[in-house]
Amino acid sequence: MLDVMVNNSDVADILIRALDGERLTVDDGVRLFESEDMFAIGAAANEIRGRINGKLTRYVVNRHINYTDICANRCRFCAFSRSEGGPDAYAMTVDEVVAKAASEWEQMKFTELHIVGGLHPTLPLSYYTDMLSELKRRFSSVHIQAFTAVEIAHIADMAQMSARDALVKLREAGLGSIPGGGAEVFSPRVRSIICPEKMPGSEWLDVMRTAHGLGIKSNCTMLYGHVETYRERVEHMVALRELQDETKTPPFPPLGKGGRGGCGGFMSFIPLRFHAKNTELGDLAAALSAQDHLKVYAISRLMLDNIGHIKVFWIMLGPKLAQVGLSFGADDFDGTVVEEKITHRAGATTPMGLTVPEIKRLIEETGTIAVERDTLYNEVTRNEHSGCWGEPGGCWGGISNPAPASTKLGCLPYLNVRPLVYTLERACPERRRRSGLPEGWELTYAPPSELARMLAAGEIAAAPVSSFACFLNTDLEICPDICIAADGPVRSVLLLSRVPVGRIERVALDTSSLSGAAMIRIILQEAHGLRPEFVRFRMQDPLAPIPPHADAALLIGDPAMLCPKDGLVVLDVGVEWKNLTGLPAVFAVWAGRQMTGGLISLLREAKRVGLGLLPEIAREESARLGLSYEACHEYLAEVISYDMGERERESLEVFRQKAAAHGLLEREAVRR
Ligand code: V47
Ligand code: SF4
Repeated sequence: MLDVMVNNSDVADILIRALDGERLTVDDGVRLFESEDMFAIGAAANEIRGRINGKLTRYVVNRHINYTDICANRCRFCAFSRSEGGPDAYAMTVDEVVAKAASEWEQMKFTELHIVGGLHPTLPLSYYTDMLSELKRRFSSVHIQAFTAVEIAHIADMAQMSARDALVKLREAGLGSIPGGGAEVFSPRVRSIICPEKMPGSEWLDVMRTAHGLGIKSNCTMLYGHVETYRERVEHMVALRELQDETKTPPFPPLGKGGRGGCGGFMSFIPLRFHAKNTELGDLAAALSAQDHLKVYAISRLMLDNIGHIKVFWIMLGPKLAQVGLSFGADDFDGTVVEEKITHRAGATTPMGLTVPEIKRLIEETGTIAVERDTLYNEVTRNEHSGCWGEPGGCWGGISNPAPASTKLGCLPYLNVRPLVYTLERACPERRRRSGLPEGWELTYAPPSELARMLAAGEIAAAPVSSFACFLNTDLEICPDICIAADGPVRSVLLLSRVPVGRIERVALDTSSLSGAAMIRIILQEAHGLRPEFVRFRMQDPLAPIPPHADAALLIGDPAMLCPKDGLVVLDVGVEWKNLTGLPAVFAVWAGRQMTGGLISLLREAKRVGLGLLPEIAREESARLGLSYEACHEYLAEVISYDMGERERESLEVFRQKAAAHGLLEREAVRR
């Protein structure tokens, strides 16, 4: 589908290069803006979004505070700022700022305070440092993202010190990171029209360069939809991209296919939609359609190949269009916000804030996975009692009923299991403590037969086990909606034969997947009329997968994917099962002797978050297995499915009946 859209587009050459990881030029960006083909551009941007951020959409539980509207600059696009002494001009005291934060603290337990204001002509440096230190004293766990680069330059000027020294003082007082505002459009032509008093774009970049050099992260923005040309938009993005390249610090984890790392100082890019009401630029506002806005997001994703996140600030875009933006390259929905004056004074009709359940619903309606983040893009875990705003009971990304104490989970080291266990492995003790997960919870790695024994002996609460093992052990309960299945080729359960299929007489069985072994017996008999002799084996030499005493061998898991297949006949068990039954092959399930609600929630949540992290998992696994990133990602994202639905349940039942009809259940039970 992506290929068809891209290849038929008038900008196919550019999109193909972007998808191949090539960096786009200013001319490319301008042509993208000129193209009418928003769907192809959006699809390409969404593909890149998927490579970098998977299906995750992040949001933050935050509170905005605008501490003063008094501003020396009076930008012509700004309806927020006031002159000192004006009728509704205000400047909060430090106590008032703290009281504002405190007013929602109990309900929200926000992780971020987002503080911006005007360039106040008299407030001294101590006002800002006192504000930060008081807020940190009251809300020590909260990250304070405050003061745009323009405000920082102003604070430094007022204190007659360099931006660097001011940043150091602000950081000492509690500054965590810097919001992306004040960038507008860097073009001097544009600035002379929309904000003639504001510092030049080069100085905005200098402040950010200094901050990043000090290890202070920031966001970056572009205010669009006024007098700027397409070229000026793209040049703005390229200037941000160049600074990001400059400030990268090793290591450089690959971003998308291009491999340019995302460790620079900019965490996210936020296109800000200009709101014209009550501004001096009212007449000059561009009449932009929804398509125009979506193109800005998509083209940002394609141009900014070294910035990890594209944020839809729903306050400015509107929640509905922001939702669509999540399919046009954006992966971050920003936050709960609570109170916002800058856009609302300029005519925004959006609500001032959204609750966590509202944000999650908006994100999940787009088919992506909502994950709470903190300002620095770490996943946030909440314990049962901490509560999200509007969500009594709180969550560990959704777990409200944690697994019972001393939960031990079994695990297999196979590629196809990774998305189910990836986040479980990473839940370090500190995070577990914060999330309310029990201290005794741990993962044990063992081969399938050992896991089956441990389950039967009650040594572990649950493990990924073959479907067939559950038929044999009727004491086991199955997690109702998680499985490892393939609806067609599976690539990792293969019968390799050195003779044509009709001449197979002896099959060596790698019984590390009981399901695969049982399925191939059923398939050979029902689909090919064969009743070969089966002998057990464990593969020793990956270069010689079929032992000398057999015609064929069943290979399971990573060895099946990696071994050479030249000159051999290959039967893919996923394909054969689909041909025989019309159903997906369900190879494994999570099972345990007592699948409590808490345990199921834990496994579901681990799957949900793991599936959102497929790019990261594929990167790690490709290095471990020596497979290409693309092959690993495709296998996890497209070949294997992890959802147990109606067809998978039907397939399990058909499998159980066939296994019984072939006498396999009794035979295995006796053998064990
Ligand atoms: O710098 C001012 C913009 C910015 C208007 O970093 C306007 O995550 C639209 O910094 N119409 C301040 N925009 C807001 C800001 C911000 C917002 C959201 C997220 C982040 C982040 C940062 O608002 C200003 C200016 O560029 N702005 N007036 C207006 N009429
Ligand atoms: Fe002042 Fe910022 Fe408004 Fe410009 S955008 S007038 S600097 S508050």
